[in-house]
Amino acid sequence: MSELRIGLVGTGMIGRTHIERINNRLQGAKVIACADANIDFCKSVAEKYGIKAYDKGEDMIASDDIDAVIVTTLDPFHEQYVMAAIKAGKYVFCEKPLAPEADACRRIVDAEIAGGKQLVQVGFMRRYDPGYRQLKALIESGKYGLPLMLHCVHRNYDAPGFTTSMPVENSMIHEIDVLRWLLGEDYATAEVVFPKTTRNAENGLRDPQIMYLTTKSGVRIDVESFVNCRYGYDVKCEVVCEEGSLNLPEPANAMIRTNDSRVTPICHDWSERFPEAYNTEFQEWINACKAGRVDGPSAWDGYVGQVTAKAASKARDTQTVVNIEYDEMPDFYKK
Ligand code: ISE
Repeated sequence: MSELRIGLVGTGMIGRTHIERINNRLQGAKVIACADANIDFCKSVAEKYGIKAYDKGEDMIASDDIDAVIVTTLDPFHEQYVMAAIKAGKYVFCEKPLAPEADACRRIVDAEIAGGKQLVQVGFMRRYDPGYRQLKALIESGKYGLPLMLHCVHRNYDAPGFTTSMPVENSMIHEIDVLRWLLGEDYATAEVVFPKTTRNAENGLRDPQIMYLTTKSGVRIDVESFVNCRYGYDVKCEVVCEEGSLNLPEPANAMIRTNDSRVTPICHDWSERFPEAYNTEFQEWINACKAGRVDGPSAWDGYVGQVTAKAASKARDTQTVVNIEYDEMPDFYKK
C-alpha cells in the first residue's frame, strides 16, 4: 500500500488537529474524507483540506476508498463508528475514551475478538510522550529498584462546562492508562477525596480532586486533578523507587530575564504540552496499519481504563475505597 487512505468521523477541534497533522506533517497517509452529523460544518472542513465530505460516518467507513478510520466524535458516539470499522475489517483509531461506559468497551472487545483480527487502537497519547517513555525505560532498567509510590499532578488552566465526574473520567483517565502502562500491572483499589474547593469552580463542580489508586502488587499512587488552576497546563509524575526517584521531564523552555524577574514559561494547554506525543502516536499508528498490525493501546486497554475510571467515580460518589474488578484478559490480547 503506498499511502494509507484515512476517513475521519467527527470534525470537532481534535479531529481537525489530527487532519492537519496527518496531511501536513506526517508521512505515509492522508485523511481523504471526513464525516460529521453537522454536514454544513463538515463540508467547510472538507473544503479547507480538499477532501470529501460525508454526512453518514457509516457510509464513509464502508467505502472502498477508505483503508483506515479515525473516530473523534463526541464520546457517546465512539462505539457505533468503531463497530462499523470492525464490521468493515478496517483499522480504527478512536480518541479516548473508547466509550463512556465499560459495558460498551467490552462490546467492542467482543466484536473485535469475534472478527478474528486486532483492529482497534485507543488514543491514549501519553504513552508516546518522550518524557513518559524515558520514565518507562528507567523503571524497566531495574537500576533503581522497584517502584513503590507515584505522586502525580494534572492541572488545567480552566475547564468550562466540567462536571464533578469529569476530572476522573476525562482528565485523570490519562494517568489511569499511562501509569498502568508504566508499571505494567493492573489496579486493585480506587479512592477519590475532595480538598477544599476553589472559588473558580462553577456550577457545583468539586475541584480539585485527589485520586488514590493501588496496584495489584501494592504500589500506591496519588493523582491531583485541578482543572481550574488558573496558571497554565501542568503535568507532573514522580516515581519513587527503592533506590531513586524518577521525575517526568518538563518541556524545555528558555528562561527569560525581564521586569526584575527570571521567568520560565509553561504551556497553556494539552496541545502545547504534548505535540510530539501526538505526532509520534499517529506516525506509529500509520506505520503499524501499513504493516498490518496494531501496536498501540488496544481495545482491551480501553476497557481496563474505563472499568478503572468507573470504579474511581463510584469511590468519589460514595466516598469509600472501591475494589476494582476486571474480566479476565482474553488470550487474543496477550502478547
Ligand atoms: C482533555 O480531554 C484532555 O485530553 C487533556 O489532556 C486533559 O488535560 C483535559 O483535562 C481533558 O479535558
